[in-house]
Amino acid sequence: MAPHSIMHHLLTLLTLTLLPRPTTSHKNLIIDTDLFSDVDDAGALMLAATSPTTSHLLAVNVNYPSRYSALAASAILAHYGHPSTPVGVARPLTDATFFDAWSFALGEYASKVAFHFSGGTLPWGRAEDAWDPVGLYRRVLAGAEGGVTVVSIGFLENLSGLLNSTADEHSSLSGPELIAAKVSELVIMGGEYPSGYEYNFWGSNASLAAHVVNNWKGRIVFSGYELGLDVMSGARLMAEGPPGDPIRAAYTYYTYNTSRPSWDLLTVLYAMHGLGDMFEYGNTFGYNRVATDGSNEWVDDDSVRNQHWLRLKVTKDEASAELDRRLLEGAWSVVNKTASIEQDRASSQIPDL
Ligand SMILES: *[C@@H]1O[C@H](CO)[C@@H](O)[C@H](O)[C@H]1NC(C)=O
Ligand SMILES: *[C@@H]1O[C@H](CO)[C@@H](O)[C@H](O)[C@H]1NC(C)=O
Ligand SMILES: *[C@@H]1O[C@H](CO)[C@@H](O)[C@H](O)[C@H]1NC(C)=O
Ligand SMILES: *[C@@H]1O[C@H](CO)[C@@H](O)[C@H](O)[C@H]1NC(C)=O
Ligand SMILES: *[C@@H]1O[C@H](CO)[C@@H](O)[C@H](O)[C@H]1NC(C)=O
Ligand SMILES: [Ca+2]
Repeated sequence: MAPHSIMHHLLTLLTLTLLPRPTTSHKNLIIDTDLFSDVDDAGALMLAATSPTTSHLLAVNVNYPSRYSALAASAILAHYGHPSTPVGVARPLTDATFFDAWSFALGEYASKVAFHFSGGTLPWGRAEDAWDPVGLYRRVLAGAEGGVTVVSIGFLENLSGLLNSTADEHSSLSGPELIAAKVSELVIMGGEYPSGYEYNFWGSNASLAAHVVNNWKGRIVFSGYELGLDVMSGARLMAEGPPGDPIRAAYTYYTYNTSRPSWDLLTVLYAMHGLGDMFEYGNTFGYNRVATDGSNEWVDDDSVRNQHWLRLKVTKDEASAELDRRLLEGAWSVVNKTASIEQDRASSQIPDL
């Protein structure tokens, strides 16, 4: 190879390496999760953390005040290659652990994942170091370049706090101004469509859920109880996933080796990829109204066009299969990455440093 041709190749290589990848498909995400009483939050967090090209995970806020929920979020992020993604958690912190006093069928996972997979910004025992959730929202939104998608897969208290926030050291904007400037879309798992009574709206502080949904000015997309209920996922991850995977462990602790409904996973999938082939809107106009008891009802107002609820465009089995495939791929991706680096080293004889 002639020297100029080598140089040309080097330049091409450099250009390929240095040029920013096309950003059109990248989305900045902030996830607000309860990560406590159901395991779909853990699966959803893994999908967001392992999506190879489509998401920048800017922050995770935990809206349930258990220390273990915060520590588990940090451990999961670290395992999937996001050891410095900041985590916020609702205060005052407690040592609450989930107990299934309703069906006695489900197990607790957050404390065990937190302990066995300790890592990231909040290693075992360091939950107090977590951010204040509203402070974290404000800092990350103020610093974000480009629009941010906020994904709420639990309770809405911290978003209510963000709406009520005022100028601080992170930004001179009020909460609503900061949201208008930086949040391109709010995606909420909550409610039932066109109407119903669902846990994320009533289960913690229903009047704050109502405050957020009824006062948010920007675009909102809702993922309802009915969307994820019969879309089961997790079995393949448990059967075929890597032995040392924290989400595989979480599903095993929680479900004793059976699949679970996929509310939060579908919600995060939509947040990352948009409607794609999997979803369509259930409405063309109107808005969601949440009452102070947490029940919700769609209002058919054809002057409002920035709120939608999601419907599946594929069968439930097809959606399940797709989620199971993504869970498995995500779990193996961090294992195989290490394996292939070792292989590269061996085959090219790069010395170990
Ligand atoms: C939400 O955020 C506020 C302010 O950061 C915090 O004090 C509160 O504990 C949080 N509550 C919940 C339930 O998320
Ligand atoms: C935010 O303000 C509304 C009233 O404007 C209030 O009802 C709500 O409780 C406040 N949210 C929080 C988290 O304090
Ligand atoms: C909901 O939150 C508001 C504001 O923080 C508080 O005033 C109210 O007592 C809470 N309601 C319940 C049922 O906890
Ligand atoms: C878990 O379920 C899979 C099938 O979904 C099965 O192959 C496997 O043997 C089960 N493991 C245990 C421990 O029951
Ligand atoms: C990762 O490696 C495992 C075991 O070698 C293999 O079964 C799996 O298909 C690989 N997955 C990916 C996404 O490459
Ligand atoms: Ca959840």
